[in-house]
Amino acid sequence: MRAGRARAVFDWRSGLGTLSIANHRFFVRLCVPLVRSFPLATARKPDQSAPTPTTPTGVVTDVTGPMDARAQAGQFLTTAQGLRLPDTDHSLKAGPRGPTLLEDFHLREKITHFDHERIPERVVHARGAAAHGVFESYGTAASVTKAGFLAKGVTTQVFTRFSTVLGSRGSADTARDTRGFAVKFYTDQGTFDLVGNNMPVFFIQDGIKFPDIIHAAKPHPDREIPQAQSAHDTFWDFVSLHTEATHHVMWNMSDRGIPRSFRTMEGFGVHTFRLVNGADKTSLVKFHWKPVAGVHSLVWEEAQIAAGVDPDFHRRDMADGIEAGAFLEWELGIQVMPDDGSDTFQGIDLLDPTKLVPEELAPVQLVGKMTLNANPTNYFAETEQVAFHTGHLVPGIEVTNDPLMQARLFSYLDTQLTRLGGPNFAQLPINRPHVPVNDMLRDGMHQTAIHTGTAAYVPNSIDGDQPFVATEADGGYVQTPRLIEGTAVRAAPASFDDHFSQASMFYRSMTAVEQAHIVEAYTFELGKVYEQAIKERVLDVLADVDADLCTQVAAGLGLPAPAGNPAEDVVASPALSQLVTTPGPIAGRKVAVIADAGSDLAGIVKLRAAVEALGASVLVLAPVGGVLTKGKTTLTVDRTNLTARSIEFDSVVIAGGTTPTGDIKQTILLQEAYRHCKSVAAWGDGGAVLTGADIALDGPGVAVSDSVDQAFTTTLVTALGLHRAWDRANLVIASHVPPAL
Ligand code: HDE
Repeated sequence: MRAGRARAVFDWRSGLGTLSIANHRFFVRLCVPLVRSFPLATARKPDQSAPTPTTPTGVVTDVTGPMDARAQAGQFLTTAQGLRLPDTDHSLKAGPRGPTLLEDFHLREKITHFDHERIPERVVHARGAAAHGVFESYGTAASVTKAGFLAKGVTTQVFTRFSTVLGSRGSADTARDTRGFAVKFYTDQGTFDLVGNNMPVFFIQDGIKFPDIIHAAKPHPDREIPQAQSAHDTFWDFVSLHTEATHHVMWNMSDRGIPRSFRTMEGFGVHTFRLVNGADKTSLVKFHWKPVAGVHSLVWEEAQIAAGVDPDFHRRDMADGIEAGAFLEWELGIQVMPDDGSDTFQGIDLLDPTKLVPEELAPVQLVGKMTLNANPTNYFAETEQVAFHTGHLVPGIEVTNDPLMQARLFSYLDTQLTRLGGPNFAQLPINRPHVPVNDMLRDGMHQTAIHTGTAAYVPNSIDGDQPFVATEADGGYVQTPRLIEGTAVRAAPASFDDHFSQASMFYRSMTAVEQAHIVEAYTFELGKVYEQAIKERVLDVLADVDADLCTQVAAGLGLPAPAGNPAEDVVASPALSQLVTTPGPIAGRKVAVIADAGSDLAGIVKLRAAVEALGASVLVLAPVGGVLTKGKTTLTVDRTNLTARSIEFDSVVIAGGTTPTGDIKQTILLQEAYRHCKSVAAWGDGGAVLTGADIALDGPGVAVSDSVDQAFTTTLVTALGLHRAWDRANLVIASHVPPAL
């Protein structure tokens, strides 16, 4: 409450009220006439059953009842035992100036609980954000899987958590890193988790190497630096020695390592899965999530600025987008390969998670659509406590012998025992399946179920022999029989020895701009490495990937480029490039309009209407806060020069009539937007503000117009849909090149 404002809350039954003035609260016994003078809302009868919580979009995310999981039933503040409390601002003391009394059970309960509010953060993927949504199946996968949620027209509730891998829970969203993309489908046959990443390949081929790659990539154990970064000695030491990481590292160094938004990331199941249809026919499948908004990234300088200016860049973008009704959407797709017993496809080992199957060889067939449309009600209860597990499977979806996948099947259950404090984490509201559960698992820490009966075993003859085991016809999960034989060895197949050919394919499938970003990323990261021998060893690896890439990185490091033996016969996969040549949707994008009291406000209103009709938003940026008024038009100022930074906007427009201020912060904002290849525009005499920031009005991706007419808004929307003016890139591409002045 703001100082100086008064607020009264009254209990109609006890006649007790609290009166708060300027942050001081007084208890008063109120007489009936005074009650009558209270506004109706403050004097209403307390409603003991709290309303069912809904998200801003109206989706019910929790259930209430006599045992309300939200611990927020009733209107009165109580202890954990339900005892109503008259005061939570003062501890019980021996006189107002005396020591605190041990008998103050409320103080002790409040502080004790606070002391234990934290649970261990995830050992990887600690930093994350999530949303609720729905998955709607097209039915196109029904021929390859009997999974009920993939049958035609079936809708399934989902909860999806995005994450970075390396950083701690409070680290920045925009670090260069792989992103987790974990989806929990609450299906009618039990929960299915698709625990994937935004990159289709992984650093290691065998799960036994996971602690090594993670220890190498996490901060150095002596000083615990650097946080959430791969630009340090131990990471590059490991990946240059353990060269099966080369392909994944190449993805990390590409634009995929710095996504623009969660909504513009692709997702991948990474491993090959085995799908089984109703006739028991199996197929090998790779899962893909295709973002409806297209695949787009930040540029490196932007990611670095965002890490400081707005560490919550991605989670804010998702939460704001959902609140504004610009929901996040992906189509689920599958690549289907024959299950002929070889576990290979066109020479690609499908059990090797460092390899992808080019879409040109096995097209991605779309099988459904996920829409994330509701923000969590409570971060801890939902986003922090959600427990994904690669072993949460449903009939029709099975695993393969991929040795990375096999280790994951152990790890995800195991990790929850520490993180969520025991074996009953599936009873937490966010983890509860949306189907009846009768698991015969008993007792344990944090048991919240009250089991009835006496027979805690199967079979039994006492409790009616229930629960029964289910046959396949009853929906039982019956694994497809598969032959497993072999000699116990610690070894990998010979096909796992190819560590470079797909890294070469990836690099050569990129456009010139994307390749330049990769060169810049390697040069930056290795530039942060202290040990000369590590840099040289990485160059040796790059020499086996692509001579041109190696030469450019070596030049940036001031080192000689070694000769290698890169594969020459790789076939490029254009589907790997994320550069678009036709404009995509612009929902969720942000346009800044720089204005002041003298600007053409009617023009801004017109522009806003055009942009907002497509799900994007316009924010007014003025020298100072408040409201701009001209004639009958008024506009609220959303940002000032002090609170705005270029990274928030996908486009910056100068309104006609705006007076150049010469404010260095505005100049920096415009030059950053220009340097990051964002669309920049002006109408009327607003162009003077651009030229004042040394941006030529006839430069690439700069739009000027006399007024906000149809052609101007169309140009702007098209530019947003193309994401960046890449034809400007050669002027501004490397961060060590100053902006074109
Ligand atoms: Fe994970 N991983 N992982 N991982 N992973 C975890 O599980 C692990 C791997 C992925 O939002 C942990 O609950 C091992 C590949 C995501 O809650 C842990 C191996 C892929 C998330 C764990 C892998 C992933 C995790 C940490 C090698 C992409 C975040 C906390 C065998 C296909 C899920 C937790 C969320 C989280 C172990 C490899 C994706 C420790 C041992 C490959 C998206 O169990």
